[in-house]
Amino acid sequence: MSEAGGCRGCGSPVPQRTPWSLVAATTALCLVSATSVWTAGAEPMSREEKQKLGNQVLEMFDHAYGNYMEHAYPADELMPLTCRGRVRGQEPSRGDVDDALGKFSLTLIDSLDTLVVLNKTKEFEDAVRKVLRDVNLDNDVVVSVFETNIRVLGGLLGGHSLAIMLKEKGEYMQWYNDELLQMAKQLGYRLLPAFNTTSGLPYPRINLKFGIRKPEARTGTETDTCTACAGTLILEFAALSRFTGATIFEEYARKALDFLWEKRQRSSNLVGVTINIHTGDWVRKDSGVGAGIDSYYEYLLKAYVLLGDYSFLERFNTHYDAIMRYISQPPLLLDVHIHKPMLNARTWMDALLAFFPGLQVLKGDIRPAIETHEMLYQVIKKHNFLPEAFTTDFRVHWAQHPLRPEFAESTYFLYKATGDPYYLEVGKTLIENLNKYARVPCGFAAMKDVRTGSHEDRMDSFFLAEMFKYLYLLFADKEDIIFDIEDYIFTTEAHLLPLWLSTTNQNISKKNTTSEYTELDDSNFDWTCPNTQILFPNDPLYAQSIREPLKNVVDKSCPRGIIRVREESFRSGAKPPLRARDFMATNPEHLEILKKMGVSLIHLKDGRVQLVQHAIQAASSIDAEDGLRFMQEMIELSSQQQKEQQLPPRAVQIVSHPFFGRVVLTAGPAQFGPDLSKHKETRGFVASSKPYNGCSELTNPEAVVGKIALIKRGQCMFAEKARNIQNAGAIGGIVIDDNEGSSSDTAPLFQMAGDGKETDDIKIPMLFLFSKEGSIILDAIREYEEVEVLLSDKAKDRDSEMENEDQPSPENDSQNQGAERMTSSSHEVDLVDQESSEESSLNSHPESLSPADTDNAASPSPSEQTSTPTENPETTSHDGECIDLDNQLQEQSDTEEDASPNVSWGKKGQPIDSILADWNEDIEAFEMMEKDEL
Ligand code: DMJ
Repeated sequence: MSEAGGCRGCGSPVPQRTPWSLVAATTALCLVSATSVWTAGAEPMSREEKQKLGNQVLEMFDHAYGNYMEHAYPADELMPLTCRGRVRGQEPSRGDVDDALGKFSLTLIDSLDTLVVLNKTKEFEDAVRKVLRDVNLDNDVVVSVFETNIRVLGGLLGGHSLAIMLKEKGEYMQWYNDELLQMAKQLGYRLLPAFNTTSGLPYPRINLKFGIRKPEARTGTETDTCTACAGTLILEFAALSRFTGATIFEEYARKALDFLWEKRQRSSNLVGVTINIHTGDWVRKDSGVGAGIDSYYEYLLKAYVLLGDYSFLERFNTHYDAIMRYISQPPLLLDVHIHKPMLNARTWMDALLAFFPGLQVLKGDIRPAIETHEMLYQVIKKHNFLPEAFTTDFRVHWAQHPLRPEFAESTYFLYKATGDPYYLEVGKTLIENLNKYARVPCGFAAMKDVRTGSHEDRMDSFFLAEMFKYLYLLFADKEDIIFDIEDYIFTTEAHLLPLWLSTTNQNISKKNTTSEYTELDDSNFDWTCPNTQILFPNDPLYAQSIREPLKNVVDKSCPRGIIRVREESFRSGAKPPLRARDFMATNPEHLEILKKMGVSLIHLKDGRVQLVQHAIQAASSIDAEDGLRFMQEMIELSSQQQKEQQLPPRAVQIVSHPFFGRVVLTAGPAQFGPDLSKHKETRGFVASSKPYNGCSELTNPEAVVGKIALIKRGQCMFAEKARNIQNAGAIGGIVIDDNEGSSSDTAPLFQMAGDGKETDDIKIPMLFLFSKEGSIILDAIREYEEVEVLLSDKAKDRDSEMENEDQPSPENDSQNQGAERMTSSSHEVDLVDQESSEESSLNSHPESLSPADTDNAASPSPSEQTSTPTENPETTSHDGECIDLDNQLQEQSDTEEDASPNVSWGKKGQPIDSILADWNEDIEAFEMMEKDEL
């Protein structure tokens, strides 16, 4: 291929086993060259418009970084709602998420190279001085090895890379003498004790001061780590080795990668999500490209680009083949089991996989990248952000969104590969949504719940390290950046490492590299880097033509069958296997099928029914596999229906000055009073009730009349409080938790139950706030006296609509339509209800109550928890058409007790053959997965 309009060095087909230095340089070049190919398609964006958007990104960065520096630094992160720093140990623990915080000014270090990319060289110089002056690594704090590597080591190395680039240019950083690199080296040595395992896989956590072994370390007892945690070190560790000449870092990272490669499941070539660091056994055998594995794949390909070592490319290509064979179900990417890769392990996708289209661009596989990216974009258009997890029919599964950058990253790479201005429009939408929904007076706040628009007091450092970098670069022309971005590779945290490292100290560290896979089929090496002349042969509409068939993939989607059915099931004449949704315990044919699948129905004394599968009793291995799938579906159904019984969280939005609707607090609903989702939002000024617990007639009715009363939790039932404030003339109530320090960041929300009596007399809406969210309102009253809030199911737009609550927003319009539909068609009622409540993150566990508390946090009774699969109104027929199951449902509901299986597994004391043992492990992994947090 010639240089014009294509990628230099990437002939057609790509030169096999090209010298690494050439590939390292050309892979990056491939990403830019396509831009010139574009001649038509979506409306091109003018240079002025691009500059305007670029400037907007700069302004947003200033808002985030400025507030961090002003209100949080030297703390690790900014808490943008309470406008202060998050210091580990001073805030309630959020569990594993806090392991990124090492008291090392994380956000500052993670932002270093962003400052240079955004042309803020002076600020960069100041920031480097601050890091060198203030940051201490000798902290008695247990941190995640993975996070510390990608954010801190990567941040220091990215900062060093650009510092030496600037120094060489001769204007800035003239005083710099590799100080960041020295700090990176110190940190590297602090992380090394984590590798003291027989496998060479690192412990997941380390004490920065005491390492692993010392008694003071408070860590070192872990047995498992995630694949990405052990497999995302090579770029930073190799760069550290090559910059410093200290080979040990690259050696350790290579050894961990070698071990993971050895342990891949040999028949599927997939890896699981978690692995035992001592035995090398897979602990979780599900496999995808999102949480827990993502950057392992990313680092194999990028290690090849940076280090030019073919073994990494061979491994990547082998895994990539497996991913495309099993996990890729375009446009979806669905987790499967490593031993049974035709069996889906989940019915939902997590947000982290949004990086994958970007990696596919680097690999040169543009078509699936465009497809998946388009699907993700449509999910975003539906919810404003990508929820942490969403189902195969694009409903919210986990509703948070911590301002993750992966989708912006893929958008940037796709734009570089295609030059299609469509991707600039996508970037513009991302900017608009961030400003509209996440921007708060003191930074940008993570979304607690994309459905309600409520916030979390959290702005993760990756937001500055990655989001602004990718957004800025998306709109930037070459001359907008003071160095050549193509000379660098992005780490998983978007830190920049120079490609020239590939020729520096290159003789080190290959001791453990295996060579056994050099005989792989050469087809693995096709499309090593994007060949744009072939991808877009005289067809600038190429990308658009791939997107076009997918343009309604999210909106028009029917609730889908949840587990992929083996292809053999569709062979002509064969009956499709029984789906859990279709199962009727009174249908003799179904019972016969159960029997064939080795599933038996046990009637328990209390009237419930248990399903147990013995694979060995199945008629054939295919029937046994169908049985396993059926049982998994049943588990999913019952957990889904348990969720459906809960009310979704609500929002308290502060609408008065200076908040103007920008701060949205996540609130627990009440099982009594008007339903806020049905158009009953209530807006009013707040006033504290007297007595504050609201447990008796109010002594200050004049203060609360026509207002939203604030009441403290405790000492009487929620319903009683509601009646007392209602009698005093309040138009709504907010119960604030009496448990000091409680927060929805750390405690599961719950719904306020009634008092066991009739509650129809309660006509005002009531919401619950944990103490931290409540104190944001109380502090606002102290500061501004008049505080107005909106109680609703979903935050309203923060613009002019705040001034006029009577104007329905487009969203409310659609809700109205939904409400109308609810009266006109029972079939759609279920759908609407399902959408609004199904994936509620609400928890109704009684533990959320203090024992002495007399308020009633609703908790379903055991019988309520045993849900039936009969409530699902729709399923998908095998040809993809939505079919109405109302008739079947009617029939089923007559036999409710039979149709309420309490799924259980024949684990204990039952004779199980090796297949079943294997499957049980899969099932356990599946169950663990369900409990899993990202
Ligand atoms: C970042 O810290 C990195 O991109 C990491 O690989 C996983 N995701 C977070 C941001 O979402």
